[in-house]
Amino acid sequence: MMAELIDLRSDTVTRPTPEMRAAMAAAEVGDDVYGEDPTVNLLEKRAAEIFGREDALFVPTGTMGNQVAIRLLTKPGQEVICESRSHILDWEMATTAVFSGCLVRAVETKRGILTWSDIEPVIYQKRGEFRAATGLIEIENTANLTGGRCTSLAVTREILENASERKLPVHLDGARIFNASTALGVDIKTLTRGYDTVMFCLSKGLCAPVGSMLVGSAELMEQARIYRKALGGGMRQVGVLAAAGLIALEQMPARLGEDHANARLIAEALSHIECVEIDLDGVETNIILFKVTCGLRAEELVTRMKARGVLISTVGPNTIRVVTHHDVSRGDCLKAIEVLTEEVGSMAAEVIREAPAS
Ligand code: TLP
Repeated sequence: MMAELIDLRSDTVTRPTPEMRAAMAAAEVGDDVYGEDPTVNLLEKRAAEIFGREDALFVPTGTMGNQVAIRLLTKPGQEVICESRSHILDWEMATTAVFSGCLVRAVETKRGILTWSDIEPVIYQKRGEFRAATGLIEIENTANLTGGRCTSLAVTREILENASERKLPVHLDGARIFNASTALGVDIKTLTRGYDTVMFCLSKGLCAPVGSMLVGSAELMEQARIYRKALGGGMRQVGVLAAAGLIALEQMPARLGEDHANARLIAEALSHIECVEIDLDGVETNIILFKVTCGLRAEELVTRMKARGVLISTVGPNTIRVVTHHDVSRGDCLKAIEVLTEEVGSMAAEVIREAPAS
């Protein structure tokens, strides 16, 4: 029998812990569309407390949380400023255009992290001319598709203070904000203070099977409930999921440092492999991006790794993403390093053998 797969494609693959399953089985439930699910109500209360906000809303996915927030904070015909590799742009099915009627204004940055000096030149606030007005700024922390990098507290503060002067709302896609908080050593309340809305995921590194949260003012969350319903996200006896979410929220952030240490282990090993290009400074949390060079194809490496029981994924023709999480141990990571080293080595040897003699 083949050993269990080592799944490094994403932290979304984490399964609920035994404690979560027990809590799910025992959860008190009610109809959440009537606001009567006590476990959901408790989860929302705790999320609001932890983020220092008036209220919170349990949503089925991070995508729905982001899109409800964009709808809340914009008017049709406006622009949403974000980094050019943002999840809302590349991975959310153009929902910003469909549901909010807004255009995404993507800003390219060198490191994948927006700063105020990147944002300011693309803001447009005049009326009655050709260009659409800026309605919202969106920040992703950590930035997934640029390798899990963090937006520091100083950069955050500068953006929020300037945006507030311009009366522009700011939404945080904080799918992995607990990873950022761990890596930066800044508590969640401090790191997220001042955003109009924050979305964070329970279902990624925090191991809940399903669910994300939107947090903000009571007024915004009241309207958010209506938009969630409009998108088909009004759930009923969903306390069974909120019970796992509560454990995710209260207990799982404390262990994220382990995932970061494992990512560092893999990244450092990769930096010694020929035909691999990696920016070690860019590996700040649990996501590793690296390029294969020497004419190797990322897709081919993924296929070979899969045949050896290690799952990784491509995010470009030469770029691979590896994500560490609760369900891969340090031993699994060492095994993955061994297989990666062997497979890149044998692919490189084949490329050299097949190259025409000069
Ligand atoms: N990210 C997934 C994929 O969709 C790419 C992953 O495997 O990393 N914001 C960020 C920054 C995300 O990384 C994700 C999911 C979401 C939002 C959306 O969350 P879900 O999948 O719950 O809709």
